[in-house]
Amino acid sequence: MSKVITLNEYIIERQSDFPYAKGELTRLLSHISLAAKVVNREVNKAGLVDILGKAGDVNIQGETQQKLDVFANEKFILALKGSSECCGIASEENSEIIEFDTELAKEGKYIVAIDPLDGSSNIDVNVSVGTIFSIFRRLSPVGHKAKVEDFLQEGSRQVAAGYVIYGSSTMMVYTTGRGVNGFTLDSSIGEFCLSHPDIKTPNNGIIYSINEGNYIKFPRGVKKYLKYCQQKDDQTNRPYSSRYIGSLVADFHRNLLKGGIFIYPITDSNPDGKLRLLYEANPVAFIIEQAGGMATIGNGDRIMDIKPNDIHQRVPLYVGSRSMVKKALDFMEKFKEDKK
Ligand code: P6P
Repeated sequence: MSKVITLNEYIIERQSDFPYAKGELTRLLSHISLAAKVVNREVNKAGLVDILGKAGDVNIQGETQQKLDVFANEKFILALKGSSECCGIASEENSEIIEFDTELAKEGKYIVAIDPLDGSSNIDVNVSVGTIFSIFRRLSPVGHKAKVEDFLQEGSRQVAAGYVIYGSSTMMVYTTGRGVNGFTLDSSIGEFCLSHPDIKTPNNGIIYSINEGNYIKFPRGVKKYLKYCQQKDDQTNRPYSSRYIGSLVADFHRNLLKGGIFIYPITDSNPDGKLRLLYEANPVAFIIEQAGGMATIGNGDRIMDIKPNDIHQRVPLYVGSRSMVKKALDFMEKFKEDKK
């Protein structure tokens, strides 16, 4: 039986890959993985909520039961504040940045953008949900509180990004710009263990993921691309399969491993797109590019070249196998003049 490599062992072994290696990344990712284990335990109990008490109920210890995304947010904030490497957070759950004010945290050289529990509305129906995170070096001076400018950096400046998927198994997938690796939680030893080394996404695929309920609101190029996906053509393995879970981490993870394209375009109700740049689009864009794929806003502009103007900025997202994204871009280009 091959040696089990835990996440901490792997990070320490690869520490020399990390330009600022003084154990900083090790501590940061270790604290994130610790919080993920705590969240995993609660997510797995969610099915027992009628026994354990719904959000707002007071449990037998007199504690108010929290919604899981609030619970997850608190655990990741606590873990990152205690890491001594992170000076502040932008969280999907908080309208403003969180500037840590302890002397230890103000010495932190990094900031983290995080969606603590993405797709949390799916928990009640036992669908996979996830945590998505993105790590930057701060721009503001060490020893002071984080500034909002620390969070408004292009995605190409990420030093690490990853996600945790709480599904049939719990996995942590991350990159530091030296490839993508996946670690599966072995609950019997409480460790994330290397299970998917050096993930590369297939250059092509037969899966397309999009909420087709919004079809009438899509740009014409998207409509035309969907019809292309649905046409029969044996040479290009069409029609493709439509797979849409409605949880970004689950849809992205499947397509990363099997090949495919995920599209959340602009629609009439989401004229800038729905997904958030800082803690959804940028992290998955970093991962997919490191795995050999592509991530764009639908006009060829790279997700990771966008300069954010707001920590909760939304963007359209076309992400996945390079050939599929390029084909979708061809349709977007051909029909870009109108949206009808
Ligand atoms: P829709 C979940 O709410 C989420 O933010 C992503 O995880 C997911 O990809 C998307 O929204 C689903 O949105 O509009 O298709 O339900």
